[in-house]
Amino acid sequence: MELGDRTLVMGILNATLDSFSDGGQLATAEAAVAYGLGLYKAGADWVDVGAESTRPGAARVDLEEEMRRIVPVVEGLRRGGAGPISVDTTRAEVARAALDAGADLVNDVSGFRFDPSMAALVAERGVPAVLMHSRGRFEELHRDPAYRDVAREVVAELGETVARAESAGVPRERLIIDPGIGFAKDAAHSLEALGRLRALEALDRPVLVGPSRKSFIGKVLDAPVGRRLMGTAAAVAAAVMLGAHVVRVHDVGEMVEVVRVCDAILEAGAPVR
Ligand code: PMM
Repeated sequence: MELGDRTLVMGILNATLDSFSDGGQLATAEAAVAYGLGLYKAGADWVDVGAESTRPGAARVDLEEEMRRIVPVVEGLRRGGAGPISVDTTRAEVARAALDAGADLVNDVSGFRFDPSMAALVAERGVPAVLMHSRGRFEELHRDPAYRDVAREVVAELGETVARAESAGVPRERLIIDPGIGFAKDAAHSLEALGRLRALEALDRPVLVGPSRKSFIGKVLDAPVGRRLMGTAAAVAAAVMLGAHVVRVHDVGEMVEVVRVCDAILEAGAPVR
């Protein structure tokens, strides 16, 4: 995967029973595989397979259950000729099983905080990883902590996360950073973290942003999850114009169009050399 030439679209495949936005329609592995292959057809550059919902109030899925949901989906996607696959997990054992089943990279919403073995696994396998900003333990991911300056604090904390990963043996070049829209942030924090996305340039790593259907959009529009498509389009457009390299979205076909137009505008406005 080339990062930087054009914005990549990561499609979301939640093989969960209670994900906030697809309502558990993907409860069987076959349904999840078919859905995931459809995301590549719709233009996804990469599909993110997760089985533990991180929506507000969600309970932890136990380790065996998380593996039981993820592994057959990754295997099925591979057999079906899928492109790049990431595994959205905070547990090294689940990541290991998914990498063995054919996943290409790890997406960890805890930035390697929840499982001390995750960094070593990523180092040992030589795979890339997405390190997302969050605070607190699993049950606290959606608490609204206090920030004095959300953009600066996210940059500082992600900087520490990157440094910890490097000292565990993961080369910096393999890391992608993510401000964690909606995680340990209220709507105002999420809007500011997105609006000041350029602050992340200080860390000199590719940036992934996941605004899709999230509650900050619901707050601005006073709209339930099912009516956040245009709000998501606006947030994706803003992220691309402010320097995102990858956007993580549910509505792949629609957001591929948004991203293409933003990329064309960026290209047309690029400084003349
Ligand atoms: N958001 C969710 C889950 N995983 N991973 C990354 N890197 N960034 C995100 O913003 C992110 C994530 C929660 O949304 P979902 O339940 O719709 O997947």
